[in-house]
Amino acid sequence: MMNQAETDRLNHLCRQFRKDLIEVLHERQTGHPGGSLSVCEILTVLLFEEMRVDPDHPDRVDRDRLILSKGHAAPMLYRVLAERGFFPVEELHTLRKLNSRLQGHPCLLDTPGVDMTSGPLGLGLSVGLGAAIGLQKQGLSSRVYVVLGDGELNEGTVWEAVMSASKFHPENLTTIVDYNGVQLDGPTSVIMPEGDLKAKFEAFGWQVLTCDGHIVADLYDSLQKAKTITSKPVVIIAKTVKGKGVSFMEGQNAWHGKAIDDAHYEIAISELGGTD
Ligand SMILES: Cc1ncc(C[n+]2csc(CCOP(=O)(O)OP(=O)(O)O)c2C)c(N)n1
Ligand SMILES: [Mg+2]
Repeated sequence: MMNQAETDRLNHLCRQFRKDLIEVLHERQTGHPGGSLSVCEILTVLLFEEMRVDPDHPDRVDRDRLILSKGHAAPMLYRVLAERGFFPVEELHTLRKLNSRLQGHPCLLDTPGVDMTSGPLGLGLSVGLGAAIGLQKQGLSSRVYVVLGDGELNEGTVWEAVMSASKFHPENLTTIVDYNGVQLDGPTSVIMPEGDLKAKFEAFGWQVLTCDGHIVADLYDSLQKAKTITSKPVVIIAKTVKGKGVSFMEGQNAWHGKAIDDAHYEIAISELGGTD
């Protein structure tokens, strides 16, 4: 269990990350606010509590791997990686600039802490499964964490990987779905209804855990429980809100990938507690 002091620390970090995200996306007039705000606690708990990483040696072979399969949430990944020490926080201002290490979607070759180039949806679980099997075969104790979007589950390739994982079920793979119910152009239930996701994963031989994806202690407990399940693959369906923390973005696909104008910027920043 995470103690209160640690819970407070992570919540404080998440507030800061949200504010900084809005600052940078407003400044750069680009990026994906909705899915970045949604995945904030998931990435923070992973990188600050759960994963074994070494920012001074980002490529060390015995590290845990993080695959942000919903690569459009890169700005939040960058913010969390920067705080964790992988590169300077000031570098975030170079987001999506020519020759920046911080492109619109994560790039394995450019950015320390990025373990898979992503952006085209539907690929992360296949890569994560292969990586987990490979690490296990090498006798390494590294874990692989794959973060998927719920709209991303529309991709058939995800379900090929779900099926393969249940055949190979490496014990070192944890999959998390950022289950915010919204994708690019509408609610997931309208664009391509996924029905009872828990039943679907179970039908493929997976174990399903559910949690509140904005409650850091809940996420942490689910991540611990996931590691105890070794007989089958496990997915954590983390209930989230797209645009979490900014009232006019919450649950709104319109803010999936829209530049933040000055008026909305002012409101967002004041809701998140003002500039520092
Ligand atoms: C193969 C592919 N098709 C379409 C897109 C365009 N696209 C980017 S994000 C997105 C919606 C993703 O929704 P979801 O997975 O629910 O992400 P989140 O709500 O967390 O932002 C789409 C369709 C893409 N990146 N890749
Ligand atoms: Mg979504």
